[in-house]
Amino acid sequence: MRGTGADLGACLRGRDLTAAPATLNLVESRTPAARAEVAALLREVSPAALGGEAPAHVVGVTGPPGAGKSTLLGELVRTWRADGRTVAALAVDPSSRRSGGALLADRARIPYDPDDAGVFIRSTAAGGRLGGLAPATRSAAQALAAAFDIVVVETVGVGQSETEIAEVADTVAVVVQPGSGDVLQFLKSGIMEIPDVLVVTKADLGQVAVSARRDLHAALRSLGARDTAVVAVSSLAPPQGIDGLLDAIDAHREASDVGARRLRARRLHALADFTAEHGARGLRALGGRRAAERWLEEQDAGLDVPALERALVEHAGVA
Ligand SMILES: Nc1nc2c(ncn2[C@@H]2O[C@H](COP(=O)(O)OP(=O)(O)OP(=O)(O)O)[C@@H](O)[C@H]2O)c(=O)[nH]1
Ligand SMILES: [Mg+2]
Repeated sequence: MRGTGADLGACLRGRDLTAAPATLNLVESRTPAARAEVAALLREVSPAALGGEAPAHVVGVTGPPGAGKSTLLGELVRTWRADGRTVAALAVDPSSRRSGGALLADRARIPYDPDDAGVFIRSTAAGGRLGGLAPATRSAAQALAAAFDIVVVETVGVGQSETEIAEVADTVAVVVQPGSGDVLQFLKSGIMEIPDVLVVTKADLGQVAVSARRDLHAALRSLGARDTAVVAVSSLAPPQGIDGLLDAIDAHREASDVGARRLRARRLHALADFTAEHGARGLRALGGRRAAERWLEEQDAGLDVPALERALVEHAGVA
């Protein structure tokens, strides 16, 4: 029956992109029955079922409000499509609230061609959490990575929020708008982890963008991260720097250990689901977050997310 988790997973494994909307509906529903279906879905798209890691490049795009993330994503989507790559874009919306299943506000605003069957775009409410991921986004990204060539996730935030997106993405691009010093300060003070790629938007503004890029370069050099790409782009017509950004994103993935990153993503996904279900009490039963992460690192690398979550429940004794 089409619509069950196992069936959707099988469709995605066959790279059937039309399964994307139903997949998002499933991972966003919070009923106990849906939880079991999501577990079945995740098993169907696990490395064991796929015979390896999911083929997509999972790209995170994050940065302060208004930095130009969605406009940039519109350009990235267009360029990926022109290159023949299929794209799923998941925007995590910190402001919208769900009401009867309908989004009241939608800050995704990613421009795209609605007649193009190779693009899927969905905005998910963060459920009152500022920055970071919506709970459904980890499952959505993992499932859609089996079917699409690119899965791109947009989150809003600065400072620590990029650590959560680094848990789901193979490559994280942090977007900075010229003239705003936050990211520079957070980088220098070590509050923020070094991103895989730094993007200065609104390059059409001229000198201020050039200075922003130079300052970020200097900060990265002083942190010993001289290999981190800093790319300046303009998303307004005529777009500039988009191809260079795509090259930097592709180069990062080429140079990185995707298998190790995905393994960590699955473990932290299981921990996030466990915490959503069992709360602070559950985490305490695991000896705290750090201890839980260390324990997960010792588990069999072949376990999928539902199996890891079951193992956590058993380990905590909270079932
Ligand atoms: N000059 C200039 N303005 C831009 C550029 N890209 C985006 N903008 C403008 O910046 C504003 C914010 O753009 P968005 O793409 O919505 O920014 P965002 O980071 O997705 O914003 P949130 O999702 O609300 O955090 C809009 O008014 C855009 O038109 C650019 O390359 N140059
Ligand atoms: Mg946006």
